[in-house]
Amino acid sequence: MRSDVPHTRATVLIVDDQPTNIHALASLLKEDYRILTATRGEKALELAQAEQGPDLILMDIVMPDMDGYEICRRLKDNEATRAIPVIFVTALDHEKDEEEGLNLGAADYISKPFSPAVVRARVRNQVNLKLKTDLLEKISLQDGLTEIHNRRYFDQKLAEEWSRLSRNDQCLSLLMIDIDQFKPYNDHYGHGAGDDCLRRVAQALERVPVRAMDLVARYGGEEFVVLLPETDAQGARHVAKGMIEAINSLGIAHEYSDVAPHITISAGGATHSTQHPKASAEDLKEAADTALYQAKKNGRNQYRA
Ligand code: GH3
Ligand code: MG
Ligand code: MG
Ligand code: MG
Repeated sequence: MRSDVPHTRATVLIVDDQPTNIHALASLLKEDYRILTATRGEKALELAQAEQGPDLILMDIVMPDMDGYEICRRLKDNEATRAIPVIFVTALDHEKDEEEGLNLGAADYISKPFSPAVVRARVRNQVNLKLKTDLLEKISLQDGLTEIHNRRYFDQKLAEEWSRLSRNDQCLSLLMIDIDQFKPYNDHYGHGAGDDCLRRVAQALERVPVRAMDLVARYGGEEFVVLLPETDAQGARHVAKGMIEAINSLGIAHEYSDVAPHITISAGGATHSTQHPKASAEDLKEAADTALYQAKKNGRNQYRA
């Protein structure tokens, strides 16, 4: 997936209104983690949502403008930050404070004065758990064979884009793509070669769209789907033609195709716009599928919309 980031150190965000407290925790952890700091709630919330955001937050409770409980509540209310584990580190040591923190969804609670070794161990455990959860989430949204996004991820994104549309007057395009005469390819070259072909086609398709918000996913079998937010029919045609051209250029030999001596794809597209609205995301998909059928019927290796 294009969203892959190279392996980097995990990031810990330390939130405390007292710079000396931040310093004490940072000096414990800075050898093993990338450290971000915030002395105010607004800043903490902003850093938590940033591109290279934290894998863990160490949070003070008593702070002047927004207390740690409130920051935690807001983090847990926001889809983008919900999964970041929070450990409260605080001088409040009543059982009910600890209970309140944990009930807000905090992963752990450390009372001051703390043991440096225990802080390090608790941080390590929570960071490891977070990295494992991230990996599982990534795998659940990825296609195992081609390593591009899977249908589950696509369906999520389509639903998100569709609900965004009802608020804005924007268009949304969708492409359905199917490898031509892939059954004879499998039958003659074998299933292993078929799998290799699927991987190469998927990777080539994923390289075509230029914008980060465009999404290419394996829909199932030898079918792919492309989601093009804020793209009109002309833009969709441009991407589809680019994909057809990219697969022709791969030149994967296919002696048993009557379309070309190499692997080709057919593509069908549909666009939702204010001038030509679709009733639902399902309708948009069906229209693209109907167009794909036309592309197949009309000789394959082409685009229809
Ligand atoms: P058309 O041009 O009309 O699309 O014909 P086609 O032969 O591509 O279509 P058909 O639906 O008859 O065949 C699809 C083939 O895709 C059959 C199936 O064996 C193969 N296939 C589906 N998923 C996989 C996979 O994961 N690996 C391999 N190797 N083959 C797959
Ligand atoms: Mg404080
Ligand atoms: Mg098919
Ligand atoms: Mg096919």
